[in-house]
Amino acid sequence: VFSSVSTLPDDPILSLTGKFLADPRDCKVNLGVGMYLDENGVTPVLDVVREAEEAIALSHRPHTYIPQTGLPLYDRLVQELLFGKDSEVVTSKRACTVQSLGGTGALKLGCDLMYWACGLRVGAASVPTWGNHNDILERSGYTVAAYRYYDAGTHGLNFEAMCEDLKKLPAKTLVILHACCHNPTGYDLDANQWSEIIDICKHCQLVPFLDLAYQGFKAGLEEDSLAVRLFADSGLDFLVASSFSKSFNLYSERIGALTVVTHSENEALRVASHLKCCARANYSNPAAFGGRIVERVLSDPDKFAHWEKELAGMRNRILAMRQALADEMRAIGAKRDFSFVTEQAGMFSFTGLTPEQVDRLSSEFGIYAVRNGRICVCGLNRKNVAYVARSFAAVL
Ligand code: PLP
Ligand code: TYF
Repeated sequence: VFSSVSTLPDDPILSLTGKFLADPRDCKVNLGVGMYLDENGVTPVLDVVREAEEAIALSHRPHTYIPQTGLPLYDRLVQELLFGKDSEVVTSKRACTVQSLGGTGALKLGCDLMYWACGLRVGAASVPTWGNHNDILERSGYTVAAYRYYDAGTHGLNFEAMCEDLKKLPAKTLVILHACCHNPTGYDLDANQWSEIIDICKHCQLVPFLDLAYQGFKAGLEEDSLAVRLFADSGLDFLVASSFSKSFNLYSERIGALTVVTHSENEALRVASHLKCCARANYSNPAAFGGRIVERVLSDPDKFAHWEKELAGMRNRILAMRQALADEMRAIGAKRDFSFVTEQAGMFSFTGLTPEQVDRLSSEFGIYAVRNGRICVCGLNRKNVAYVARSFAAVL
């Protein structure tokens, strides 16, 4: 039965880590996978996470199944984080939230829900986008469409092209939108542009699916939920895939959420019954540990404040590294002005390096980046940023 099975290529991002680890050079730098690293090149365990881990371990709770939709308190706290504690969406109960296996699991649940419960058959993502968006849509049975987003020539958003392409999509297309910290380009929409997108979604009957994997990495928790809150105010039905992989450094715990915003509590309850089915047929019910950690922090004002401080620390270090890279490039008189790096948000920067230049970076300098020119800025630190800048300048 397996004799005709072909070998598929590795994931272009995840496979970089293996190549980086196998490189014996001391000067090597990993600018590949989107994971936060501190000044010492390690992914720290946040104080709030360590405290929660210890408390949970000491509670010696039995390992029973949790509900198919996840921990109920966790689900409510996710909604409060997305929309605000006193927001109409939360108090009216017209949204339902399901704990998911990371943001990826939330995207998959959302695609399954809209396919099976609402009959959607076309899905669209930006060009470029996080590759998994297209893979998840395709594997969930959708015909995959695309909308333009980035203009390589001007190093920025091509908002006109984006609107033009969205308007051409058939009604009931599931449109994946990066809510903040666009992966891979780092360019986001402003409030006015989001309002225009909302108008297009209404007019063309598109179904928005906001992917919020980096809340807190652009400007702050509230600021980064701008798009989510504008959609909440718009009266549109929409979905949000959110994740604590990045904001809590809980990558391996697979902790995220799918939130579906409907028109009424009654609708939300019906949607939730379908989500239970989607969960059951895939993995039955989610794992508890990550949810318990997040629940403990979000439900306690002091712990929440401490988390926000730790998150700001990560965000500010990334901002400082963006500035340092641009400064180093200028200082060595590199051919290309790298100040655009400071205008992009989140973990990533789209450098404009070509696949050939990226290959030279790894072979000659031990610097690993995605071949589309994306770097994870978190891989930079005070010790390696000058070396990275010199290497960039050399391949340019
Ligand atoms: N969406 C985007 C745009 C991402 O970049 C990522 C992770 O890199 C995710 C979703 C999902 O992350 P996770 O499943 O680890 O929470
Ligand atoms: O760096 C990126 O864009 C992601 C990171 O299960 C990632 O691909 C890695 C593993 C995973 C989800 C996201």
